[in-house]
Amino acid sequence: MGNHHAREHVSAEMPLMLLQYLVKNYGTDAEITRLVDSRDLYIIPMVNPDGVEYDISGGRYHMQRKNMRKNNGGTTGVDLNRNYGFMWGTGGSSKDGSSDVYMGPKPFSEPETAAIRDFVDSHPNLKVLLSYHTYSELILYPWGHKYDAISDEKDLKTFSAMATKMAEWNNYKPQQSSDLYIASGDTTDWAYGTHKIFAFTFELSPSSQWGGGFYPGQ
Ligand code: 7B0
Ligand code: ZN
Repeated sequence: MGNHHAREHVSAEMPLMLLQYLVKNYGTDAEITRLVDSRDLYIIPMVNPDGVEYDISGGRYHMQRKNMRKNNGGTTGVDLNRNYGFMWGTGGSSKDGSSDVYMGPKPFSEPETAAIRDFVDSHPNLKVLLSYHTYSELILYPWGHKYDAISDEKDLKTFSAMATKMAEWNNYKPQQSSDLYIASGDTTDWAYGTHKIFAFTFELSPSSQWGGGFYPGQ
């Protein structure tokens, strides 16, 4: 999944590039052909299209993070990555509609997060979930809502091994999500917390503001 957050444009490019890569190599590359033939893959490149439309409207960027919900009280937008219904509202989110981390009036109040919930709930064969964000070049695994490590030792070993392996491939930094900061109601805590899916948040390139931040160019 990409583009939970509107201004994080690179996070939609990555899932689209993955799709392109699979289609390009299917039938010629034996490993890709085997994987595509033997796995179900779902790609949702843009979870927050209304926010993205606004972010690029008028020929300039608007630094939009949230969706375009008209909140009670005249503010705009719910942070979709604070609106998932697992440990919702328990820290690192806000009840204030003007905040960039506004959690919404209730869990899954937004059509975007409700759609992801319904999709995941109705596909019980899902084992792994990647939620792309930008930026910082990190690979994050649960928990994000608390500092405690996952209590299931086998799962923790699996998360850590997967994050370390992926980090070898792209030189990102693997870490528990809360070591970045505490946030509740995000996609990956919900996916693991309710479905035991191995769910990772990627903070894609660039590594810092000096590389262009949310708007690094093509
Ligand atoms: C977010 O900069 C942060 C996980 C920390 N536990 C994920 C994400 O929703 O805050 N970071 S971001 O907004 N893309
Ligand atoms: Zn984000």
